[in-house]
Amino acid sequence: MVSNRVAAPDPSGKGAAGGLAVAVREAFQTQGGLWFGWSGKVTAEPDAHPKIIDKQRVQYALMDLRPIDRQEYYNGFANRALWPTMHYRSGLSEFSRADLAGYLRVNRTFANALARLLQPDDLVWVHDYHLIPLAAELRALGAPNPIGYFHHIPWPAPEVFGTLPGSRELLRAVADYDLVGVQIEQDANNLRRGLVQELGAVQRSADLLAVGGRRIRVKSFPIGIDVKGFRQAAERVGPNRIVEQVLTSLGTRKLIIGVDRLDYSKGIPERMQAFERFLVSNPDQRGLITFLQIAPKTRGDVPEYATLSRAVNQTLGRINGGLGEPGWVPIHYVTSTYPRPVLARLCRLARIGLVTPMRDGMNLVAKEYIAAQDAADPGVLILSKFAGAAQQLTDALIVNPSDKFEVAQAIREGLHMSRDERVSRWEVMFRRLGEQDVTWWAATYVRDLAASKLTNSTHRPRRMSRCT
Ligand code: ADQ
Repeated sequence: MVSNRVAAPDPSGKGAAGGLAVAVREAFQTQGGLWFGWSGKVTAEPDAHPKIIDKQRVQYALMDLRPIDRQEYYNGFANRALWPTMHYRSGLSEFSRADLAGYLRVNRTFANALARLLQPDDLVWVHDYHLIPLAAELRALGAPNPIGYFHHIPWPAPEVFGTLPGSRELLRAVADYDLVGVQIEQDANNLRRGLVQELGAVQRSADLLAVGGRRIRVKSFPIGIDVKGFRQAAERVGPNRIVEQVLTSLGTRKLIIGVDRLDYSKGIPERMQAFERFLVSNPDQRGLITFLQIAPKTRGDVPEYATLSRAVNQTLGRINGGLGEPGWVPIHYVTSTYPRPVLARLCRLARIGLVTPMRDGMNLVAKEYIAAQDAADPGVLILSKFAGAAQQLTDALIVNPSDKFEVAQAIREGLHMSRDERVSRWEVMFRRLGEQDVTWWAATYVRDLAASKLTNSTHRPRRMSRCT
């Protein structure tokens, strides 16, 4: 497994809790392996060889980065150019040639270090947009292994992706993988269309393309969650200060919950405005509902995130100042990271899960909210039609996150929905989650990657050269 950040074991043995970390750990359950990537540390003279930590069936291989690498590869090209473009926000994309060069350089450094650890019969599974060129670099070093890539965020239409300088070279690098997994069918179609239009790939069957003498499979594998684990966490969490505080401050009020990294793709200010719209249109509900938005800060070094943080604080202040009353604050906003059982419990307490990203590859919070509910009295999920999860959780109240009136109307509908309707909608969604959980996701992907060995038996070495 290769990912930008590696969730190395912590001394308490608990490990990291994020979506990718849980999913990757799950994939190691069926077969042990090596997990390679950035340690998260920045040093002036990083070792060219990774630091190796052995823990049970998994060997962790951790690379440090130089400050300039972090700036150009991570903050720059990955998070200021690729991330907004992939989320259909070309207007926010800040491209610099130096950042692209840094991105390619770090991928090459990683490939050089990884190639020394590879065994001929290893399957290599690369994760996410930071590492698109990794297969091309490994191929240039002669790696014959099946190499797969899973793209956790949306893959936009070629007309959008094509706005990014260097996008054509990235598509060429994609073609060096054997299997490319994306979240939903729409992403797969977008990528296939890009490969055909830009590189002249020929579609051999629904998901198989021939390009540059190789065969590449592009397929959707919707990522799942550990449904049982999250559910048990929600049911069994012991006494906890945060949960008690929420319960005390709620009293008899109903809770609406939002949980997101503080990111402009998640639609947090827009969601607050929709809640404001709901309170303005339904004055009888004032004082009876509390909206808790949990949004830990990420990517603090990227200017667009500081701008977003200010926008959220302004929106929050305006709404709470304008509509709040002594003894009632409409929106509670916290930026802490919570242990998973606490998060699970808070989801279970909420009558509405408000998950309204402007664009999202999947959105695991939508799934976690469903997993956490009480089967006898579940809450209502309000879900953006632009989250990948909306393709599976069709019994949620599906909304356009830009339409504040529509979201406000869905909040009203959710609060008034009968218990029978809530139960029947929830049952369908919960069943679907169980059918395609994280174990299914990892096992299906690994099976298809192993099968791709037969499709590309020889690999011609080539490497991305632009800007290096
Ligand atoms: P993210 O953009 O990070 O993931 P998401 O899918 O919602 O978005 O996953 C976030 C994870 O972090 C969830 O498991 C959530 O519970 C956890 N989390 C969020 N806030 C937290 C807090 N305050 N405390 C503790 N945990 C918190 C990217 C893509 C998504 C895709 C995933 C997985 O952007 O579209 O679903 O990868 O593929």
